[in-house]
Amino acid sequence: MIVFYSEEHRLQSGRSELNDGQLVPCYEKPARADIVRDRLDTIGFDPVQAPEPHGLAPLERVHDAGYLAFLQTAWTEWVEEHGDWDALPLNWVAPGMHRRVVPRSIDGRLGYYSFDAGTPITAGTWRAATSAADSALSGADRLRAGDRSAFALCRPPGHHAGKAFYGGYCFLNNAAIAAQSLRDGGAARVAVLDVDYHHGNGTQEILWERGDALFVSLHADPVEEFPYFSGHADETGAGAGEGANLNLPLPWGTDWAAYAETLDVAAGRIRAFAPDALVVSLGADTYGGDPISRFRLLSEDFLRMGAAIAGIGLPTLFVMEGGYAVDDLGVNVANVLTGFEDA
Ligand code: 6XA
Ligand code: ZN
Repeated sequence: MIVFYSEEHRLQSGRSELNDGQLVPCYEKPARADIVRDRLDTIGFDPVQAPEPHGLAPLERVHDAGYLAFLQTAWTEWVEEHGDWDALPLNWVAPGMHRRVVPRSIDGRLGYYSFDAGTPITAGTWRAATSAADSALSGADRLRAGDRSAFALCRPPGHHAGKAFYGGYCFLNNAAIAAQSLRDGGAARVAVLDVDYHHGNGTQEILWERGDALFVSLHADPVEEFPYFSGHADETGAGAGEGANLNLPLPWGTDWAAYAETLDVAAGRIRAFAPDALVVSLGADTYGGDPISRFRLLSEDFLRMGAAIAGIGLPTLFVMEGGYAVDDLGVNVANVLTGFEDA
């Protein structure tokens, strides 16, 4: 399977995020992509390929123009106001307040377009995020050309980013952008399977009213885990998308036995939808050793996960999402891909 990877991921290297009441070094850091690339190299994957630049048009198919404009200038505006330090929001809208007027000040707009204080905008955020989207789009191009699978080693990740909001380390929704590209390339229906530990609230929001795109997610139950306000089982879509959203929340402590049963449910729903292609939001933060997550998958379980995904029997684009146990991340991600290939 071909792997798309851009060196520009390095340009997103935040200094700190707000976590458990403290400013701590960012968990979402360049070493994550490096260790995955190195592992794939070690086990004999073909050399990674740089993605083709795809420009703004495929991003505008998914994200609001005003939001994309904000992302492109946010850093410059922030530095003019506050100096050369990571841009983090501090205020958000609450019930009874109003968001019909977009604030003029950069601090107001950071709050307007975000939902957490864990996602710093830096000098290189826009370039890194667009390079990740280009990797996802290049992977979609390979599926459009007939490949059985591809892997987009995206950094920063994407599944928390919505049409007009960022958060959870995500700015552009790489998986949704790829899914839309597959639709635009002739796929009548696409499915997105999200196996990251966290609910992909951005992907859900983007696809919410879409009957041509199924979103299925296994994730930690939002009653106890980030992003808290999205990911419940009764969120099933609306309008043309009613019934095309399946959330499968799982409790803290979930191990492979329980996870595998739920993955079977997910696979059954995807098969019944009969899509032409599958995009997998591949987070490996379901790993027992992950520093910010509370599932208990073992490294060998990721081989089984890859085989189960292969069993769905669709052309499949894997898109990198979370996973913060950096030392083991390369093995865990490579296990999913080899489990898929060897099935
Ligand atoms: C809160 C946790 C962010 C989770 C990011 C992630 N700071 N999402 O891995 O999939
Ligand atoms: Zn995650």
